[in-house]
Amino acid sequence: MQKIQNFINGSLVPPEGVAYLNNTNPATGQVYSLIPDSDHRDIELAINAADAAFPVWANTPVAERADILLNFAKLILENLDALAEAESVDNGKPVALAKSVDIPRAADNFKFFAHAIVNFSSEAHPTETRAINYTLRTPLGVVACISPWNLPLYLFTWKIAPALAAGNCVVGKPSEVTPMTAFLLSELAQQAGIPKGVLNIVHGTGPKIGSALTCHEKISAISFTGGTLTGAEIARTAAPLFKKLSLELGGKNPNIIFADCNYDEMLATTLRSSFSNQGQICLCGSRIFIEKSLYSKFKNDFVEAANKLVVGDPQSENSNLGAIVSEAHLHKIQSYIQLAREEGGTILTGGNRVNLDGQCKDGWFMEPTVIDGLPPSCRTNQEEIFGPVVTLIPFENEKEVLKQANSTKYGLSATIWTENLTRAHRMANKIQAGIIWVNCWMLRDLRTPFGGTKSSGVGREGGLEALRFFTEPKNVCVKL
Ligand code: TXE
Repeated sequence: MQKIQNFINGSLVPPEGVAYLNNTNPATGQVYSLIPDSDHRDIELAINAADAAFPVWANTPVAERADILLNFAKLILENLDALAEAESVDNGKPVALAKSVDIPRAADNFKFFAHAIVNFSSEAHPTETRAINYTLRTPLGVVACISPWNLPLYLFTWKIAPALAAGNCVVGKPSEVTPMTAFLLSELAQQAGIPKGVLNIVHGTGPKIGSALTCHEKISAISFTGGTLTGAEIARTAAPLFKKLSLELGGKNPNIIFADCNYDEMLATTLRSSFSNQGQICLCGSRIFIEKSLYSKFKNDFVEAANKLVVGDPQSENSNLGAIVSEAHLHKIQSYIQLAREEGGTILTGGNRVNLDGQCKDGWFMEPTVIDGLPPSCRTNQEEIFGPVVTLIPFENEKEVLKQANSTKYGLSATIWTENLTRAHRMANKIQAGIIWVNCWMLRDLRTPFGGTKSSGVGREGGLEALRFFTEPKNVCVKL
């Protein structure tokens, strides 16, 4: 069986403890590879390698660093099909989604930050005629990039690309649930020409190596995407150690539909924003608010469209939804559907596990599920489910829907559907979220600030925000 290896100091190496965890294909329920169950010794080796590499990497001309990032992008695109298949097997997502979204975006992340860093500049503040201040931005040192399982290579590279571009050395920890494409990336790293120790990838569990990383004295910043509870734990560890923190956490995003919207476009996009990647995207709109006059039409059409979605083998190009990432996560989703029933909700469609034939007979599949009849304040409408489950909630007017949209502890993203742009701007201003989409969803420009408010996180990723996060500003004041 294939054994994934750590990537430390430019070499693929087994974990010091020679212990491995099972890595399961969620579509078959079968173990198909082994992942290092690394411990603090592997973290120590990786951090020391990164620390030793830092002085040279930090002083490597920006154009050279950018060239290496471009090599990564090129290699990812050259291996697009193999990486997409690996992502699909590891995560359960439809291979077509991995081919069209995950892997191209991983290449784009490297390309974007290669170009961004050569255009990056810092400020100057002339103080009348008395002095000139200028800001130096220097890399931080060794940084930790901890990523989740839902968009494995996409989110891992979204962190490591700006960190490396800015001149930091990285210890990356991909999710133990989906380690494969980060491992394949470490093989590509050798071809991309990245110097030894600049990028290290250590595999293993959060409690063992994630926490060893976040409390390590040589780690100066932590960029994390994952669950809100894990984010809180990392913040508790890192805050007294004064490490820089960027936390991208969960969401319970409102999708607000006014009767005057472009109906067909809204319906097609709402289907995607509800069920893409089996609803396991932090940006999915899981609470769908519909203006009362449109409610019954929308409900009928949406349920009909959801019923047509094919839940199937992720390797098949015909599948719209693949497998849920793990058995534990499937159980979590099922428990929320049970909760919705207990809270008095009506399951309009779905609600059940899907049993497929053939090689997927033991896989973890779930029907796209649409629920209505629940108040915005109930747990089903307040807590992140992170699966193919949405609720429909009617609303009377703008004021009411604003209050309901803002009523959860989360504040990641929101979508507004209306042809009335004055209203769209007004709502965009008042919704508590870091990202607002008007008449679209997941339309991404990598220059824009990305992240959430409230329990959805701290800090922003993307564009200049990421480069600022991964550098330390220093003001120099020169008297004239
Ligand atoms: O994520 P975890 P989980 C949400 C979603 C999901 C819930 C929990 O609701 O059901 O979070 O998912 C590492 N110190 N999202 O448990 O544990 C871990 O190894 C340092 C939303 O799978 O947060 C992995 O690499 N690191 C989300 C990463 O953190 C630790 C995407 C994320 O795992 C650690 C995924 C620790 N103490 C889940 N404990 C999004 N925002 O998109 C774990 N890790």
